[in-house]
Amino acid sequence: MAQDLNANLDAYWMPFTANRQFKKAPRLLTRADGMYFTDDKGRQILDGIAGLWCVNAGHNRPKIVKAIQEQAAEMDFAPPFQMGHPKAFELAEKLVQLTPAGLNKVFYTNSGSESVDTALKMAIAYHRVRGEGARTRLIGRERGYHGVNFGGISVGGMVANRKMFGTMLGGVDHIRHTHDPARNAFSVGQPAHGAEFADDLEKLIALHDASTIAAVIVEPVAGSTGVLIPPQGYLQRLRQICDKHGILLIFDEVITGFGRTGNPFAAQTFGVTPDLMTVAKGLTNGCVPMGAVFATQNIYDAFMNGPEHLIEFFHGYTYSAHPLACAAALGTLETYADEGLLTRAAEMQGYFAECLHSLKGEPNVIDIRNIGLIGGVELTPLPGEPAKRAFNVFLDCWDKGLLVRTTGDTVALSPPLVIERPHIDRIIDTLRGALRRAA
Ligand code: PXG
Ligand code: PLP
Repeated sequence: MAQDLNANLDAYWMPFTANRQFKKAPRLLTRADGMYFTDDKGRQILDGIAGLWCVNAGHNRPKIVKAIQEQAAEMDFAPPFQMGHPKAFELAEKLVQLTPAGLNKVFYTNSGSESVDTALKMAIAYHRVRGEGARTRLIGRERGYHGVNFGGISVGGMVANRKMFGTMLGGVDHIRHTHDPARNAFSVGQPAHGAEFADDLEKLIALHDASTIAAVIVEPVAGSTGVLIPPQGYLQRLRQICDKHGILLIFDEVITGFGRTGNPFAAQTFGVTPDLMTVAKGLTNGCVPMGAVFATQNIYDAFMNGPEHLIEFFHGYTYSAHPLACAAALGTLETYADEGLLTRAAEMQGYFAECLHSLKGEPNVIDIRNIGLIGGVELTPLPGEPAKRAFNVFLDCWDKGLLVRTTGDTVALSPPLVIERPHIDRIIDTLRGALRRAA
């Protein structure tokens, strides 16, 4: 049923939004079910991006809805400091069944940004409790996105997210990103060239000395900066260099976690296990805010020293392990298991890749990238107006009933993992039309 927009749009300062443009022509979502949103005019909008890379099981899933409703009536809140509740432990036990072997401890947060800052603090503190307190430097990567808190933007590599906010954390350095269109444009899956970009880490070690470096953080697949797929052998090489120098490797799997690349985690898809792994989004199917950091037994054990009545790690959030979030996550994991969703992207990626790459040759398409159920279509910018062409494509798709994401001049796709072939066809057809109209 159509719903009128009566609300005044003035008071809400919207996040990562062109506020003035939006408020002149609002895009309001009012319901969601399966692969579709409904907007305030009653139109059906095909969800090409799983909400915001998070609604991996599709919208309005009965087991998740029921879990949240029941939990709200049973216990609304339980303090997470010096107290616990059964679902927090049950969820952790279930989660570590899914993670790569060795990552068997779970610390709860409320978002990807909080997970990242938690993991960075864990890394620095881990070295300190082991007597290597000089290891405080953090290494990120150009074009990395690690959320918006100060730790995350410091190791992150998105200029717009950094330049407004002063000097951020000290002692941070960056390796180069792996985007190399001259050699890798239109690669299907992992590009062949660029494993040697990992050697940048050796250069930074030569500059700073390994004894000053705590950790390296990368997204296995960079999502927010335009879908950058790791070149073959790249993540393996990063792992080797970290091992050689006693540096912790952190994978930020906020987007890639929970089935996006065809396995529960991208670490499994690429066969490289990090020491710390951050997740959020798909953990609760986006239904209640929640994030987590996975750590190895070795890292956890390093903290379990000193008098037993003392807190070992001075960190945590009021809403860590929130009962509603734990219930939502348990309902989500059950839904994923019932429907085989954590490996479904592996089944669908062939067809998805074929359709996506059929956009090669459409006007202004200069690269297409994919892995699992993630796709990126990069466009030539309009002269003097970066990001505008992709934004026009986004608006056109919205007009035609399809939700996509854009970052710079790349259109990103990351549909719910329950997607069927006809949805893929419709996404690609709509996008093709929009690309032609944007020429
Ligand atoms: N790390 C990674 C790798 C992410 O992709 C975060 C951390 C931060 O998570 P929170 O929950 O604090 O937002 C993210 C989030 C986009 C887009 O369309 C991507 C994200 C968030 C918003 C938009 O590119 N990723
Ligand atoms: N600011 C103040 C004044 C607080 O008391 C707290 C928590 O007690 C926080 C910030 C942190 O809030 P959260 O635990 O929800 O991250």
